[in-house]
Amino acid sequence: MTDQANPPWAQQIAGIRAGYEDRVAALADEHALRAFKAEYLGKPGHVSDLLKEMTKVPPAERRAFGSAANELKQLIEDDIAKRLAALDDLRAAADLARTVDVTLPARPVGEGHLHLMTQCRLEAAQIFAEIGFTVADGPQIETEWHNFEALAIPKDHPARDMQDTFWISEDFVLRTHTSPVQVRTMLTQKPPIRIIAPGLVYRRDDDLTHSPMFTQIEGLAVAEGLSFSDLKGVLLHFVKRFFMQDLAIRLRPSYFQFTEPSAEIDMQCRFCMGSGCRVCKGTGWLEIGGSGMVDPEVFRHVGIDSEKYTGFAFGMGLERMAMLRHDVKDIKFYYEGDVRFLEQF
Ligand code: 2NL
Repeated sequence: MTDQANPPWAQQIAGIRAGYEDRVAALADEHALRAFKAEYLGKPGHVSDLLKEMTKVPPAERRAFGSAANELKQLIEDDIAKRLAALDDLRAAADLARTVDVTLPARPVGEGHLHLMTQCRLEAAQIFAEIGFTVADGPQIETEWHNFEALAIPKDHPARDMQDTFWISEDFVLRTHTSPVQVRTMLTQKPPIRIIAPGLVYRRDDDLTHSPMFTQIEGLAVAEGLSFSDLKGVLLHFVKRFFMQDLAIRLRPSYFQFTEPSAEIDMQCRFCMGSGCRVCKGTGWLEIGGSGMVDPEVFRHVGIDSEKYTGFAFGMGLERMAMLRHDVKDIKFYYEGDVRFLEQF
């Protein structure tokens, strides 16, 4: 006698299903789940084996058998898929927990800063701004006229020599000073003029205290009634502020083509305060640049009336100033890019 409500094939299907449900809960990884799925749905497999039994099922029940078997197959497929997806979610959550711990302190970022020469250049500009100077700029490749001719440096002057100047062509040079910036300013602006021109300049020089490229800071003032004492006052203000010390300066007679009279700028030695030491070679003074009253010949070249106006100008090497302020022993350090040097400032 067969139980109409629960034929043998139905008991078999229920048995396969119970066996599946019994064991599937224990499977904890993707590999085991896939193998388990194959055990049931693969060929051979429990479900395909079951379908082979079709011939033993009475014809009237085959339809019901078929749909019950398919239902089991679908149930296993869906269940495995659901479990695989759950495993995936678990793994993603674990990955997230492992790689992003928002409570960890941030990795320190090495903070950069301006190069010492840039700091000095900006500071110098600031100091001169306090007494009314603005910054002027110009090209580093200059015409022979702006670099030499307008400054009354004649064709046969040693400063033009191949030994000192990087010539680009017959007419162009790498500027040997920032004076051409001031020449350009005088050509385009009417007095009163008060500018500084900081920037890179180039000379064929290379030793402990000379670099083929260095930073010059020049200043120029043109107005009615300017005198040598105005020049000295401006330079004294700058030296005191730049070195943050109450230092004296002196102007020592010298010669430049573009100034008359001309003077070397000396500052009181900041290491011995003037009593004489190794740095100042016993003199008590350190030379920091040159200066003078603008030569009328320069005014003539740029079309300024030298009967009406006078002017003073000065030039200093910024690397040397920074060497004196920060005890830098070799001018090369500024351009080697060694962070052990750069980080000190
Ligand atoms: C130095 C000397 C100096 C000037 C630069 C200048 C510029 C114009 C007219 C007149 Cl447009 N003079 N500049 C004057 C005297 C000295 O530099 O030892 N520099 C490092």
